[in-house]
Amino acid sequence: MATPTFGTVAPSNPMLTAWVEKIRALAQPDRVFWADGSEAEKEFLLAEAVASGVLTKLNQDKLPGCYYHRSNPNDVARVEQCTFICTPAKDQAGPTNNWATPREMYEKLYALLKGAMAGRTMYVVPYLMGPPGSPLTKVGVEITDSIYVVLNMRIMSRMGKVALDQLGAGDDFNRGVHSVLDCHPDRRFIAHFPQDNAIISVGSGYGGNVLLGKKCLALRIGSYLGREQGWMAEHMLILCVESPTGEKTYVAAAFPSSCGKTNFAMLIPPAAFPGWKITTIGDDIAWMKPGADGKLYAINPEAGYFGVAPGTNRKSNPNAMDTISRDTIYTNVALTPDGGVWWEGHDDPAPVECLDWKGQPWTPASKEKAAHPNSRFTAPMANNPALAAEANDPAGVPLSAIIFGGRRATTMPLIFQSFNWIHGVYLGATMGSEMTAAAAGTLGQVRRDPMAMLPFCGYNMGDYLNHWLGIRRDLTDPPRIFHVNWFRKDAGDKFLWPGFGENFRVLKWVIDRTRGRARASETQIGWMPRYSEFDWTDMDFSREKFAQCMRIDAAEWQRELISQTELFLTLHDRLPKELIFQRELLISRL
Ligand code: SAT
Ligand code: MN
Repeated sequence: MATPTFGTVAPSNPMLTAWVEKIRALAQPDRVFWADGSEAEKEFLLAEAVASGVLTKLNQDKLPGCYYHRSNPNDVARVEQCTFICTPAKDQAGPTNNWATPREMYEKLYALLKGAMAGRTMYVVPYLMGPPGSPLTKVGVEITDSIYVVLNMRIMSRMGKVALDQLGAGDDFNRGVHSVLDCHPDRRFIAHFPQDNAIISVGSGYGGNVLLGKKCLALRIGSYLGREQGWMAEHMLILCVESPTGEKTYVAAAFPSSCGKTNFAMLIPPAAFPGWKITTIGDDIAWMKPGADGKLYAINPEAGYFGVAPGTNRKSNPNAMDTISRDTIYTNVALTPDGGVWWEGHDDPAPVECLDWKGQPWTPASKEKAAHPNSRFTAPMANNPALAAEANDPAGVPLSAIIFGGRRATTMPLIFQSFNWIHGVYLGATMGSEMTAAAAGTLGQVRRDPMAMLPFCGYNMGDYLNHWLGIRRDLTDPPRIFHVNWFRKDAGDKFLWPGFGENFRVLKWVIDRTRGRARASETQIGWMPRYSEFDWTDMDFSREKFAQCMRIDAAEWQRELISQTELFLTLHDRLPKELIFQRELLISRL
């Protein structure tokens, strides 16, 4: 049998091949590789990635199908200061985005791309964001000189032939170009051209900067397209809660990066709730559109999870541990001598010795962390024991609730419900969260992060909030909107709420509220559960502790309102007046 040759078959779509030829002529790669997404191709690419040192094969007895990657130590997180929205006018990108004109940015980046792939292979990766055949699904094509990107995109999206089939002879696809260049922070740009449905990312090899289907297309370009086309692209997990009688309720939740979306999406109810089950539709991104029945329908455009490794363990997320036990690419975690992986918060005790995320010898006596705090796993969602069948449903799922939440040591109670949609949009718009390692920046500082979309909104944030209000017109049965905070601390800096599986008790109240089964008390900030309205079976949590979790502290809220002013000032010229009224109402209630 002749040796199969991979990557040699160009698709027949002339629009696609013409664009690829344009980039080839510019970047001057040695070779063009057309990815088809097949299993045989995957094996070929993995072998090549191992041979070239991009991936290390892990211990296949312990971690079948798993590989290990270290990124450049200067390139370990999203870089918001290098991320641009390129539109003719600055106010189209708005005050919360870096802006450049398309002309200026194309010029700059084409100059950087000139000859950049000499000596390299240029991979052409067609992919779908969304289940095949869904009216919400979008086609993208990513050109990249990184084999790591190809292998990650293969997990994170539906990649290859399936995307070419959906594209057919059409021209409606996102054009993404990526080159690692020399991976220098001075030549790092993640540029979005919403009006051209195009992305150029250079100078980075890190996930969120280079897996162009994810934050770049599914959120930044997606949010722009959503406004034009009457749908929404949101930084939200989607889950299904199934009751013992088989009743299913769908919930989406927006938390900023590294605040537990993956854990919440895969939550296992405590033993005290026999017959209750949670299944995962998505862990990071939701595309939502009003349906003909007046409900808001959501799909998960992704096919995999790009999750934070540190802190993931059998207690925090057993489903994730199963998911990442095979067919997973680990990035920037620690490598153990037996070809296994480890990170801070792993179930296994710290290895006596290992190599840290930079490849340096590490022991438990080392001062540095073994795994980078933003080290990641890339795993197919099909591995998730709790995967919902609906994750592949082109119709999506009708949402009953949307939950907003951030990481807040103070002020924000464990749970409350908005009075209505507009108030709920106000809660999302004024969301704050302490910064995490997912983006380069100051850890721990509270910043306003509207709908957890601050780094991901591809147009003017004021217009985005208006779009949220406008969507209500197409909904006769809108999802109810809630706010949670798992991270409130006591005076001794200890978390008040145990979190993890116990979050189900909060979620159950949410579900019961949407179904008109649970009572709530009206407070200044929204509807709140009384202690007696939670199911405390098998949980020892006193009335006093609950009161501490739920406390509305006048001084803290004064500070909160002042800190919200910054956001309102930033957005002043396009801030919906509804939100200004909501704030006034809140001030008078407080
Ligand atoms: O790095 S990613 O942007 O893909 C993950 C995240 O920060 O949410
Ligand atoms: Mn995210």
